[in-house]
Amino acid sequence: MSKLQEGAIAERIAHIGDQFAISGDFLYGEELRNGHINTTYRACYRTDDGHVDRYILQRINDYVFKDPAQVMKNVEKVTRHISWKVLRRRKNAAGQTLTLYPARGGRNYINLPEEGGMWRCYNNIEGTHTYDVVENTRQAYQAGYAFGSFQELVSDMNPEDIRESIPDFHNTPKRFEALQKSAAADIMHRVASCKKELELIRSWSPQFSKLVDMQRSGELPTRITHNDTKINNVMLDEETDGAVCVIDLDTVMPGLSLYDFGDMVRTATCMASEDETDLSKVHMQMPFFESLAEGYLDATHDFLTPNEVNMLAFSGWLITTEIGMRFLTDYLDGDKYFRCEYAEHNLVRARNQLALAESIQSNIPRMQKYILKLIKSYAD
Ligand code: GN1
Ligand code: MG
Repeated sequence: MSKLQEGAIAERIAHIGDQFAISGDFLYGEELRNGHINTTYRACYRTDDGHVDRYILQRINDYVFKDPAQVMKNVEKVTRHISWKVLRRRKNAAGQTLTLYPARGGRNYINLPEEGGMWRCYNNIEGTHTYDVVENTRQAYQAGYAFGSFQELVSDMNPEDIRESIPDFHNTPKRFEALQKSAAADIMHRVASCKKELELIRSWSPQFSKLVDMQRSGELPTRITHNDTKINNVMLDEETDGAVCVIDLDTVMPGLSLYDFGDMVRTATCMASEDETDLSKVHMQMPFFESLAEGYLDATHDFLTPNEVNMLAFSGWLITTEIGMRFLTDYLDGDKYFRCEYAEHNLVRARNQLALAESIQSNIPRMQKYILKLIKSYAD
């Protein structure tokens, strides 16, 4: 990450920052590249009393989020609700929630056509950092605890207040349909390079509707969920690695708690990144899963239903397969959705996720056994 003090990008960052209710002299900006979707900069300012204040400037990707203003309404409601709850509990709210800064015109966002669309500004949460891949079991525990606590914090919001920012976001059978359609169209002539992957996914497809079927029949409750619970969406204390705050609230909407837990299994139990090409390094590790499950259940065992608990292990396999399908679909469509660094990037990611899904699948009985042991320990 380089500090940009001058040049076109620095000017651009200073110009965007100048739209928001923040003060001080612009020192430098830097691009944060750990998301696949939005464009994110950190901007640093020298205040009159000599401090350095840092802010996050972010452009909402309007190819992915068709109605960015609606996304912002959701984010405003969620951040306000969390602040209210955290303040009521007399904890330090500032460190635990994202704060939006007003823009020119009085809204919490601004449309800048010359800068590609809708921008917003958050506080930079100081004294924290994120990990793109999990390194130890403490981080896995903290991620589970942080996203579990988030589910609890938003559990009393009115689901009708929150709109779906991306319809059918975690509807695995629909994601499979989309993949089949892209494979049939084959507009980039890429199907020949991923025949094996398509075959594997098709052989798994009878399992894809399990969770949405249980939701439809009322066996699983619809809750407000985060929907993007990657390990790098939790800010951990720089010194202690304790969880401070979860970020990336654009996909907070009504959903299933299981897709949140599943996405943590995907990203907090494997020490290889989504970009790893050496598939022998891509496997889930039971000690990470055990810590993750402990953290998550420490925060949620009071309110999860027995059906939710029963499907926790399965959910890790399901969402890993779903994300693998989404990368493969985007590869077949010509890389329009996920930011890619090279031509076969999406194919590499898809292969990586399918390898991880296979590894998770072979561990499901052990995972299940551990969850039941944990649940029993809360009852004792
Ligand atoms: C995207 O925001 P970011 O880049 O962390 C995607 C997630 C995927 C993830 C895969 C809105 O997340 O659903 O799980 O990539 N977000 C959206 O790494 O599609
Ligand atoms: Mg995201």
